Amino acid sequence: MKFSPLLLFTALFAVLSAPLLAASTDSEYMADMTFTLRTAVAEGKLVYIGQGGEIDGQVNPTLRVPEDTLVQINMINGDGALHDVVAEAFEARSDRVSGEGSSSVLIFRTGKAGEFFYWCSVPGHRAAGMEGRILVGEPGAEARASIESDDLSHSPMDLPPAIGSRSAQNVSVSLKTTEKVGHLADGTRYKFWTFNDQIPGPFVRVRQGDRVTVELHNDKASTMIHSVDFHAVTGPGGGAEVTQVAPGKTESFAFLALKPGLYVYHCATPMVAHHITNGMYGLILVEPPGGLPKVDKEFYVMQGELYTTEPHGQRGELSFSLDKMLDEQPEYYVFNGATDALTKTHRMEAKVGETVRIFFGVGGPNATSSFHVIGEIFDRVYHEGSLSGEPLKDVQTTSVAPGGTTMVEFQVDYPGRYLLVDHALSRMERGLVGFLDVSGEPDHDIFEPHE
Ligand SMILES: [Cu+2]
Repeated sequence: MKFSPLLLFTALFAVLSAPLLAASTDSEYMADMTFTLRTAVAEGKLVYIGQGGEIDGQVNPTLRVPEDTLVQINMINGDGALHDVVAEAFEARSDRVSGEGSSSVLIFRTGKAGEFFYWCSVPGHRAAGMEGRILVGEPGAEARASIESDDLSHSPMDLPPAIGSRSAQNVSVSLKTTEKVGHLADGTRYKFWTFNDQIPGPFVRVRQGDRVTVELHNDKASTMIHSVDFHAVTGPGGGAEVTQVAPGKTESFAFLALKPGLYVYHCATPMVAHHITNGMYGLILVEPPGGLPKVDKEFYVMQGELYTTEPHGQRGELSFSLDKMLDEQPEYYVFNGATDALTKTHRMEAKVGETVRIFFGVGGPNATSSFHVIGEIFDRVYHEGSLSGEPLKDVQTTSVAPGGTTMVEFQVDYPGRYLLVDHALSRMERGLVGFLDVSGEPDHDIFEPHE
């Protein structure tokens, strides 16, 4: 079915000028596919929520449509603020409407297969979360692979068990440095450099007094020399001087874990900040004799920032900007290597009454984190990753330097979603947020919503 330009124009005019209900029942005009999006505030963001059909209940749903198809998007204003919906690739734009329950319509015809986007053009709203994808046609294997590229984010649940009460021993740590294109954000990829294909690298867990042998292998596909500097090491460069390793080669050294604490490790090959921003950091925990107090849940989270040539939000494979790094002007901030690592890819969960421990570190390379969990109070903060003294009690926000750590513990007392953030909250808009979902019965002595 083809529309003549005049007929199409007439139909569009009729639809855009008619109330929403009339539009969908207009007998002279019928879109091939219709979607309904309701605007809402969810999880601290502005979003569209799908209504009806396959997209029902989905946040910023992906709209899948065939090639050469007339598509209608109904937008219902669900939160009362001023909104619209635009699809620039199709030169289509709805009216802006405000007031809860008001509505607006967008109509366009798709062309060839590809990945496109819809968003709200009211200033700030796209950045605040109001955008989604329009997938036209059946993407081929190549396109699919480029859309769903490798996930390099390290699961916060992936860390070795507690050391417990064992005595000191010999321990081996094996690291492999790699350079891989991976997922950074929805529709956005970046060439990361990693330890063991993960960001952060593996969580290394040893005991004070252990003799640790580190073997560092640089993947033969690498284009750079890499190395490792453990902050838990006493010795030249924390190991970096003897581990500058060429592609395809292996270097190793041994060290005695002299001091307990939670320490950062990172690549220390010039330009060091470049290697760190690209993802080359991780944590090593040196437990004191007797181990750490028992908790129900442990999580491993690290913060980093990325300096891309392209502005935040641009799709495709992004490139590194030396100028932005030297100016310390990041485009992205990430927990565990991707903007959605701790909101979509991995689910951090606990039950009411459980104690939670977060091993938190900042790879950086430059930004200090004001680490905070929205809706919680840290019962204990082992400030700067120091495990030798008494922790601070009852803390809201704790400052963590680049190349520094903290260990926080708290009991979860009330069900709901708790957000891990850096309280420098502009960074949340650049990707820095994680969810901790707590399930269980609400105790209305602790918190009680009123009608
Ligand atoms: Cu490196």
